[in-house]
Amino acid sequence: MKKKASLTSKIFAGLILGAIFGIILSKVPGGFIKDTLLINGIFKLAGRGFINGIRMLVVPLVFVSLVCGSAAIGDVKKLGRVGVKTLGFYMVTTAIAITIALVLGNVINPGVGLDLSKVMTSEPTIGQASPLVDIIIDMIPINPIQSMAEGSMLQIIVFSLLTGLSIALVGEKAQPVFKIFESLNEVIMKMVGVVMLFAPYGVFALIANTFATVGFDAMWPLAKYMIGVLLALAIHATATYMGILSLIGKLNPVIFFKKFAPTMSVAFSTSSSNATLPLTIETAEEKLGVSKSVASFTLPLGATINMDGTAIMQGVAVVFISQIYGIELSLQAFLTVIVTATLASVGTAGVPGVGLITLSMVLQSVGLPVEGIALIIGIDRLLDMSRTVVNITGDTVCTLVVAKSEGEFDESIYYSDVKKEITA
Ligand code: DAS
Repeated sequence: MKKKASLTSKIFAGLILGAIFGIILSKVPGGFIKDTLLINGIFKLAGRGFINGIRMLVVPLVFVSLVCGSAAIGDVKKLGRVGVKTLGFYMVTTAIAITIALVLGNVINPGVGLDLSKVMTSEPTIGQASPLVDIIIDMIPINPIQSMAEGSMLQIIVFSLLTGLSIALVGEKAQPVFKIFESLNEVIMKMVGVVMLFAPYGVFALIANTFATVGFDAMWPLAKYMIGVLLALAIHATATYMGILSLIGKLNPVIFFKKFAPTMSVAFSTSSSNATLPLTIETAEEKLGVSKSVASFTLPLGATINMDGTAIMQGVAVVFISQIYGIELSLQAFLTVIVTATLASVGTAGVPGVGLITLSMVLQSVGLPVEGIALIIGIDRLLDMSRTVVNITGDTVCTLVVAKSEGEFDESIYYSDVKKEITA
């Protein structure tokens, strides 16, 4: 836990020092030091280097983790009803989450008032609105390797899902292949961790560069972006989850949040669904009354394929980045974002910063400049902590409702004394 905290505190230090340094620099007249040595030198090297490091991982991360995620889903047929119900709940709540984010983003308009179109180095490749049929046909890759080389994310997602499901359908004979993907997934997650080690330096450079070139103008839009994400997370965690618990689960939602609060605090401090998973499972069984057989299937699956909090960040981020570059997104583009972000969350395992990596994929899917991440990367860690809480809460709410509908739920445990501590 100490190591994680030190990386988080280093990232926050990079954010604060970068903002201070950048604001001071914005008051300094241009010249060799400011423009050549710093902005086009050190900041560009550290900032763009870090963003490229994140973008480098997108294709391997999405491919490998989606194959693993969909192979696990493929096992669902063995669990029949429980698996299909759980999957359905996870996909629906993620789609609701990102819809809340897109609507709220268009109400708050976080990026309006900040115009970065003049500093955009690459022309956005906003696809011309093509008929829905063509979009669906285009999602099927003619050459999957070419799709990976070109970063055609929707095609990569389709190919990965098909690969994983086929592994599950083949069964025993495909186990050697599945084992290779599982170990590759571990390697990719470690690569995410290695790249994130450079986050404090990348964040310092990117925030310093932003404030040095854009000055205070960036402060309010960034604050609006943060408020938009946190508000959407709060709305989803209360309205959606409390609604599901009380209306569908016929359970008292207040008791749920009282009992789940300690687990939420662990998710907040670790920024990792995976790291919190053992406690999430124990809480679901010991405090909320979910049977072991359901909890031990639906919660690990949820930690991998269900990331409502991450989808919310991605929804607001898409609106923010399209606005700061003055790019109008069509309804079709928003629908593409909902599909991509929902599918993208299927494979991404719950480790710190993974949402930022798949965000670059979502941006690519609608042709938005990925460099827009440079603006939000600095504050992402705080949002990562918050959205991880929503990720695991969504997993547990869905698990509760599915367990109850299957008679795999002990109501007396759920309503037992809320002060009961988890056995050590
Ligand atoms: N930190 C991820 C998780 O553990 C979420 C994210 O990166 O968006 O769920």
